[in-house]
Amino acid sequence: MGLALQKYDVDNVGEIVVIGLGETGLSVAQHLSKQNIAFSMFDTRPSPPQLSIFKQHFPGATIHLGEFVPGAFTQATQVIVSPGLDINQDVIREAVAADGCECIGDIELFSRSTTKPIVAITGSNGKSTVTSLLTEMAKLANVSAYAGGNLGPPALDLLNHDDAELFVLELSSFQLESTQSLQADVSVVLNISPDHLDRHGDVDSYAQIKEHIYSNAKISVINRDDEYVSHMKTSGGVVSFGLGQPAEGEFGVINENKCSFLALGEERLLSVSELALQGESGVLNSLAALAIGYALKLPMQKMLSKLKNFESLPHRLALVAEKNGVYWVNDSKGTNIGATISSLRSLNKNIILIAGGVLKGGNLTLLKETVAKHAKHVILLGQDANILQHELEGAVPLDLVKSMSEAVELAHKNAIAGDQVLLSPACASFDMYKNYIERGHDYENCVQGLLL
Ligand code: UMA
Repeated sequence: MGLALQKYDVDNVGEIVVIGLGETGLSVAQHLSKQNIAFSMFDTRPSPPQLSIFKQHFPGATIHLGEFVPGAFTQATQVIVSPGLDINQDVIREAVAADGCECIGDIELFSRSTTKPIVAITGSNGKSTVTSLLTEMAKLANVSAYAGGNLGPPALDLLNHDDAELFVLELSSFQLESTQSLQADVSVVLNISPDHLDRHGDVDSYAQIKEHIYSNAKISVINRDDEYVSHMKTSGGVVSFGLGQPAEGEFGVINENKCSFLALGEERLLSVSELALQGESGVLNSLAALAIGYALKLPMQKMLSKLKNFESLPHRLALVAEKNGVYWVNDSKGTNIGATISSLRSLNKNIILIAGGVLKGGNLTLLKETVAKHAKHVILLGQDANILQHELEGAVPLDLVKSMSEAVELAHKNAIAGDQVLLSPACASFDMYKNYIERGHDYENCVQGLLL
């Protein structure tokens, strides 16, 4: 079979179609080829990111690039769609409407391909942190655990680890939307705040997709403080966490004599001041990981020890530098309004916020209230800077800039000892960068260049 580019015959696309040649598409191709399953690869982009690797690994495979033509997949029996593509677009709906064709994603393939224990973690914020924290807790308890999914590497790549005893998956709403038969040992929805509404329409539909993670779970871990999560339909046993005093069998916080303790029922486990992850979101993420680990029967002392020495993830409230009493914090992974609100609350006060990029929907009124309460100055950049300027008007002084270096210079000019300069954009990055990682690195380079 030669390498077919651009043009294709809709009657001859093959039975198994893989759509999207990013990281997920490549992992699907590798997974299928290991089982000698033939497939055709599609991507709307003229030059998708994994094209050259794909050509090297699959020199004889068929690949179609460019916009999908109507009816493109109607001959397929299985369409495997990457998370970045909307499964509700006409050309995919058309295929599914054809008799005997199913549309699935990589997590569905993963679920069908392993019988090993799975922890499935979703939520609007904190999922990468909890996924990493839980994985490290398990490793400290000598469980051979591997993390992947939305935080990378793609879930199917984890199946290459023959020694795996536990898979810990971070799952996005995009991935859950194309998953039907996941049977996790433990599932959790950490929280719900509006995100990806451009794709899911409204927060109720988004929450419904997330709720799916609990179908068939052996144990459901829930955030009892979250108005969406606390009303979700769960399956199996339930373990809850929240910031209030816990009832028997629940995780929560006990406040006494001006000290706060993580607790299981009445049992005090660890002082909040000893946690590596600080702030309200740090306490909640620590409690969530504890509740999942408890459901997995991991030893409590190992989990508590990890809570004390866990190193936070890069680009997630990560301290870049401290100079002359000014703290520079990189929270580039704050790609939605909920994440930025949570980070503002965690740092609490004296904050100069750098935000902006591509807005994805969400509660701008709540962002304004939080900015007014916790920030002293906001510097805006990127595609939707003007919208943010309009929405935040009156909360605190606002400035518009054109580049990250200008933002950092302006923050430097205004900052005094005790201030915290926080990059937490509340927006996606793709107007100016490849991804949030590149944006975070740009911020770090600008800060380091200025402070040297
Ligand atoms: N795209 C096209 N045409 C195509 C296929 C894709 O234009 O034919 C576009 C998509 O619209 C999207 C981009 O290409 O803008 C990437 O899509 P993809 O599905 O090929 O992405 P992958 O490279 O496979 O990466 C995906 C996740 N990306 C998304 O869901 C957008 C990665 O999460 C994840 O790490 C990876 O699979 C491995 O599982 C990133 C992400 O931004 C970190 N996730 C979102 C988030 O966290 O908010 C959900």
